Amino acid sequence: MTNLATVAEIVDSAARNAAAIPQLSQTGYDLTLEEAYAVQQLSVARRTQRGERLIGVKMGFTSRAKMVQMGLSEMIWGRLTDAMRVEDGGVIDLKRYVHPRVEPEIAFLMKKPLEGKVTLAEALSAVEAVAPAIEIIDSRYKNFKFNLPDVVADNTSSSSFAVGPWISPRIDLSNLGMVLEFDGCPVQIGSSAAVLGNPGRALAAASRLVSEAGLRLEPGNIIMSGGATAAEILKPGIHVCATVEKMGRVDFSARA
Ligand code: OOG
Ligand code: MG
Repeated sequence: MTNLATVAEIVDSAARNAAAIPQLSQTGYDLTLEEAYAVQQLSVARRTQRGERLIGVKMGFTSRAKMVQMGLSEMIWGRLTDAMRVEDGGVIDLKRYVHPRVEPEIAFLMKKPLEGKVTLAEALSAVEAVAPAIEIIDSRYKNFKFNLPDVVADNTSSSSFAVGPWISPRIDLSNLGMVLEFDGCPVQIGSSAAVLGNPGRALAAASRLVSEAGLRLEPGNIIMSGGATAAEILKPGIHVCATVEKMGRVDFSARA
């Protein structure tokens, strides 16, 4: 039987030291999806034991663009801690990452708890605010390659995220233009429609999926709804900005 705590230590150390590791599935750890979520929970528990605080949930593979880029087609979720947050307008040091990529997303701030199977309307009625966001994903696996249990165990590649100004959620989220720019040049262009026809559906999916793990979305939690476009490789010295139509923008820079 696989010792899940040992696997959790492997992925946690890789993230902590920004050191690439071989895929678990290629090193004798053939995890089921359920075991992979248990590893994720154990590895994030190591972070909370070091003083980090859980502040939300991220969804993955909620758009075709992301599924096609990574070759996987099942929605997944990961855990966000306060230490992963990058200030809007902030500067990050790429030395802390293995091979980071960025993707434009829409973030939700919860007003009320949300759990179990909910409709789009029920999910949206639990929201305090929405914001443009950028996720920095950084798979700890060599060459950014993994199968579904690998990526789930690695906290779904979650590494950092930046959130722009929160605005009222009373806007139609179903078709907002989204642009990701590097040094002012568009590198990805898409629409919020790419995320399940409405990113609110990713929030509903988050509610359903986390309840399978006995959790619920809590007031004050931040929920990342998933990349609307393929991710772009982050390079030293660039300025990254994501703009969402009617919502605003969020940006940060990578130190040269
Ligand atoms: C897995 C995480 C996927 C998204 O927004 O779809 C994700 C990965 O692509 O490495 O964060
Ligand atoms: Mg993402």
